[in-house]
Amino acid sequence: MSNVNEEMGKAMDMIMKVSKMVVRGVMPFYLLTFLPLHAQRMDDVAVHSKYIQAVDEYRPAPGQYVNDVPEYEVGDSEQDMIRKCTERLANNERSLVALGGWGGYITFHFDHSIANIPGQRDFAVWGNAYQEMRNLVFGGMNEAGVVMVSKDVNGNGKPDDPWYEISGSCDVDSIGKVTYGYEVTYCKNPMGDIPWTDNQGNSGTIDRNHYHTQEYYPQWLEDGLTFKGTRLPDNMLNLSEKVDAGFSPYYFVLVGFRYGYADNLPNYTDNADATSYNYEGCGIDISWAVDEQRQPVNLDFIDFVRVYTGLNQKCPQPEWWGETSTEIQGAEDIHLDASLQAIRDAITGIPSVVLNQPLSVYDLQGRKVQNPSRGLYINKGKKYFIK
Ligand SMILES: [Ca+2]
Ligand SMILES: [Ca+2]
Ligand SMILES: [Ca+2]
Repeated sequence: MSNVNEEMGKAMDMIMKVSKMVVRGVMPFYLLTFLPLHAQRMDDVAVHSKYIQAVDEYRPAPGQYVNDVPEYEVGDSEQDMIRKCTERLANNERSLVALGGWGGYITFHFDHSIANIPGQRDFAVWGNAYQEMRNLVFGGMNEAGVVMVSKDVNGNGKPDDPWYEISGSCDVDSIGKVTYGYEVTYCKNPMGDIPWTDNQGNSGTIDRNHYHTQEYYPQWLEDGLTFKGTRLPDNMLNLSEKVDAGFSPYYFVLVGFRYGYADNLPNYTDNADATSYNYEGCGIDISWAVDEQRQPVNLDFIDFVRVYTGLNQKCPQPEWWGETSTEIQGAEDIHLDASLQAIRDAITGIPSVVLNQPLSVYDLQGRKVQNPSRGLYINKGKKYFIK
């Protein structure tokens, strides 16, 4: 029968096999590994955060909030702008970052891998979507961002691994109206409307308005930015005739999609209750990830999340709304404890099981134990971690 030291030795072997698993943060990886499981659990809760740790990439498309949210200052490099995004989003800071028109994106990570817990949404992305005031449609200020996920397969802590898109509700609700393999290229036009062309033979402009007087093309990026991805179906409705002209001469709304996007549905289920987080509407299930052929992929963990603006449309009244632009306010692991437990399980190769029935198992010294409490045991020749 194994003893605890042998168990730890085997665990170390497993670590080499799963070295792809990234556990970032203040606790060194080796320390996390050698701590007794109970102590790890205590430390994990104290050390790890469910919120974004840092932003890795920020390449917005042109837009009325670009160079302003966050602010570009003369001489800023791409790294400076990424740092400004981190300052706005990490640790639940909850300031906004704007992604500009279609295709503009941001990439961020947490201080641990997020586990794909079966049957559950795994992380939530917070934006600034809201229900329109007159309750005429579902949603109303929906600027859906497409969400992508990636696992740090090469273990270098950088988002240079395969990416998978989250298949949101448009894939089932709007069949034939979603454009896959879409591309848009934007060109500089200093202090003017920003021209774009797409790979479907269309062209247009991101128009200036008098509310936002700064340059709309991301100042720190090269001319001729090209973005690739999925274009969601236009969702803007003109409901101007449905409202009193004294209230507003225009009333355009952006109808919400059911699930699977960022900045799509409100952060709260009850606007009067700041604790009513909308994990259902803003939550993402890693099991929704698909490959380039839109076939489901089976991911046990993800290390990076990317969000890009999924709509290419603008309001015909630019003083009401301009281009549709996804905004991000933060993100969180919906089940921090479960993610940390899944990481430990993967490191040790020991699955966590919840045994509800009173039964007898063997401890690691081979002694029979009745009604085992939390810990490592042997049962029918298999190792079990009982939660
Ligand atoms: Ca899941
Ligand atoms: Ca990597
Ligand atoms: Ca928004």
